[in-house]
Amino acid sequence: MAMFDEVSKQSSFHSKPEGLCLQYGTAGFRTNAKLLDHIMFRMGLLASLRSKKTKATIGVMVTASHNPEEDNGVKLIDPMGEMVTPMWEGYANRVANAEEGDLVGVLKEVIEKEDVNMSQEASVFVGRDTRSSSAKLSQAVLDGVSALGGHSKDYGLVTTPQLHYMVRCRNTQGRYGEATVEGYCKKLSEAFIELTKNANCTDDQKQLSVDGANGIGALKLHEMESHLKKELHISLFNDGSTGKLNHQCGADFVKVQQRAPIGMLVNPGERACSFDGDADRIVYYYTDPEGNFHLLDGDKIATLISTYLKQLLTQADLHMNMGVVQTAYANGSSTTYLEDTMKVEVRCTKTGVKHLHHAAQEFDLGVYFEANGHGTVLVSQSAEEEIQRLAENPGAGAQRAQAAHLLQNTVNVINQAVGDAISDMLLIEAILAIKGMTVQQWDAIYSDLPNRQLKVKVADRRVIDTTDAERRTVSPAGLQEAIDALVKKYRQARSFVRPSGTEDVVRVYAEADTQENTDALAHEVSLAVYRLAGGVGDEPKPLR
Ligand code: 16G
Ligand code: MG
Repeated sequence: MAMFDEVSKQSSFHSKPEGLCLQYGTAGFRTNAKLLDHIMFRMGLLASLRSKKTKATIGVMVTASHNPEEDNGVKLIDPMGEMVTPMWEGYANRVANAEEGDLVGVLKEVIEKEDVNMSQEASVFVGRDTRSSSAKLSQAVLDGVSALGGHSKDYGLVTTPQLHYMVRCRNTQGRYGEATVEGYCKKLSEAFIELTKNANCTDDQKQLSVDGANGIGALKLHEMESHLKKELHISLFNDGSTGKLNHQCGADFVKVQQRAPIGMLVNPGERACSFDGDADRIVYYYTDPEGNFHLLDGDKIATLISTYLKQLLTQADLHMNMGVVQTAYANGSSTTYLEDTMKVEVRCTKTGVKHLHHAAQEFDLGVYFEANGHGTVLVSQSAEEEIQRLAENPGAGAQRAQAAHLLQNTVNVINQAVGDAISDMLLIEAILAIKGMTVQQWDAIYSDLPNRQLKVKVADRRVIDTTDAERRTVSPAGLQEAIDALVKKYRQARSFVRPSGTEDVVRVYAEADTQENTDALAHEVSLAVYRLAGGVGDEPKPLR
């Protein structure tokens, strides 16, 4: 078939280094940008097939999120803006790693196995972040799409969640919104302005400092600003004009280091937030007058949002099931607060957005956040319709109508396709404005337990197998028993270990009543991993 001759011919311009083997990880392929040209081309091919199979538009995003500038990566976006299915992740691995001469054969296998109708048209949306390697790599994706005769639309520079949004808009025939950056800005900003119009905030309360991680989020926030009509006063730092992407800044840096990014001037007590390199994560923070740093991570965000939603549901007298989805990394205090005080159903899933997203779909209102700041709210179609009916019901009464109106605009400010720093920021700012709440009051809802994350190098991290949403290990033998015994030594303690899905390390998490105990526990668990799971290099050293 001529089509496959074209694939072979084009593929020779994007040839795979022989023997190189890369895996579609938690968030797609991610490694040094120099190794990725063939992967990009091939993901263009695969996206075409996925599009033919689903008869819908598929997205391909070129980014390595919070990784250093030298890296890059790619992930596929399914029709409703969600992550591609595990089955297709498997195909991605096979297509990515086929040696040059086997590529067409592997494609044909996928086509046969999935019964792909090759005469069906393919449509692929492509976007990229600001890395210097991204332009060339996204061209390789476009080449892959066209090699299989697919149509593509190149969105150029967009945040990861913006591309997810575009895909969802297209595949809902515009019901979700208009598939342009302009349309995105309009939908979110109009909802934000509606939400906050009765809040009567002072100029001081409207002030927010944003760390753009020197990435795409900074650029796109700048575009959003004019739409916000000064209802939010943004001071943008690390906007990419001088600093290096993700270098000592961005949400991941702030969360892991528990300190403010460089290049940011914030007065004590003032609200600030950081995006990550592709703007799908956000964390908030402030410093107190004594100079202590206070982080408000994904758990605090989930609590703020779910508390607000629950109150609105009560005011609207709507009976919907709402749940919060977290991972094992969620601070124990947040889970206790949500379950015991807020009486909200909490679920725990494995790390990785696709797992949380999936679990959140089971609720009418599903709030999901990873502690690292990735998250959003999912609203079921029936819930959305019910809210709309109430908002349009003249006999509903003033209080219920007002709550329904707020709920409607809340839904519109949210990017339901995936966690979105800009959208989350607008929602958080709106909630704080509506409640007249300061960042300190938000922080005081509950107190985080001291926690620590460490990494351990082992010969092969796959020897660690976990269960119970990664909260317990089943192998190697004896490791869980060792962790249990260590945890028993401390009060309010909890610890778990899991192999990273993005780095060649085992991650250790610990929390306990004091920072000192937490650090001791984290160290002791690291030693257990090192001894029982084939540690390499020097033995982990105590933190103090
Ligand atoms: C990826 C995931 C993120 C997860 C992180 C864990 C997506 C879009 N991103 O960045 O959700 O928290 O990996 O990394 O799924 P780790 O496996 O190295 O701890
Ligand atoms: Mg990211």
